[in-house]
Amino acid sequence: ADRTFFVGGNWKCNGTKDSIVELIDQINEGPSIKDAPVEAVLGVPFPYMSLVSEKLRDDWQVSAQNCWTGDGGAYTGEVSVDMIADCGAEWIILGHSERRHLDVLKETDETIAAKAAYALGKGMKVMYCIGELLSEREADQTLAVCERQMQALKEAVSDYSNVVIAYEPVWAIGTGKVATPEQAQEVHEAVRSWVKENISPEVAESIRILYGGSVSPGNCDELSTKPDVDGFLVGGASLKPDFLKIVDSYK
Ligand code: G2H
Repeated sequence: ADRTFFVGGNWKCNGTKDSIVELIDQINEGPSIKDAPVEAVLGVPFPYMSLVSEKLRDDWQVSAQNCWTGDGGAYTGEVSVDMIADCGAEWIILGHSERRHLDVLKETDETIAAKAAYALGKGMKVMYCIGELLSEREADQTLAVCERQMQALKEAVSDYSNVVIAYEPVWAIGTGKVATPEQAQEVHEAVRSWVKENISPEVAESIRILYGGSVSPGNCDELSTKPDVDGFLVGGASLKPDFLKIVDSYK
């Protein structure tokens, strides 16, 4: 299939001005991807988005990790999509499992889908994260959970050209326990066929489905050989210059 490989970094709540400038300098020394069939995007904490978008090479893009559900206004502590765009980011990561499951956050399917719809309406691009907990996998609920999360998106969104899906099994996140290429492929294929049945064959063919969860320079090449793995969303390993090796796994 003709889908441009996609590698997102998700820095989560990490970094200082100094550590970020150092990392960006190292990333900027990597090979050009201007004409390569790969997109590289860094998911940056809000306070550093402007800094990163000023300093980052222009063949890479910047992402936020969350956004407010609508227009700006009297929403203390929130960050609107317009502000994110104004700070130079083109992407927003939404529905990351930490935002879905951390007790103090507990974002619902509906909230996440509403954010996605609003952000897309503003011309932003969205990495929409899905994935099951260990307990759900053990109860054979993996596909049911992913489909429920996809259904929420479907109810809010009609144009998928600026959406990528990130499948991140929660048991593989930050644990060093990566899904096997077979486990990833099995879910990616099932999600793609859900999209085919429930959205359209065209969207199923074109939408990129990333794998996330303990992706590293050591395991990315094997995962990327799977036909329905169209790239990665990378946490811990995106905080090191080694991240360039994961971007390179499109080859
Ligand atoms: C999953 C992933 C990045 P890590 O959360 O989205 O993190 O690669 O550290 O498991």
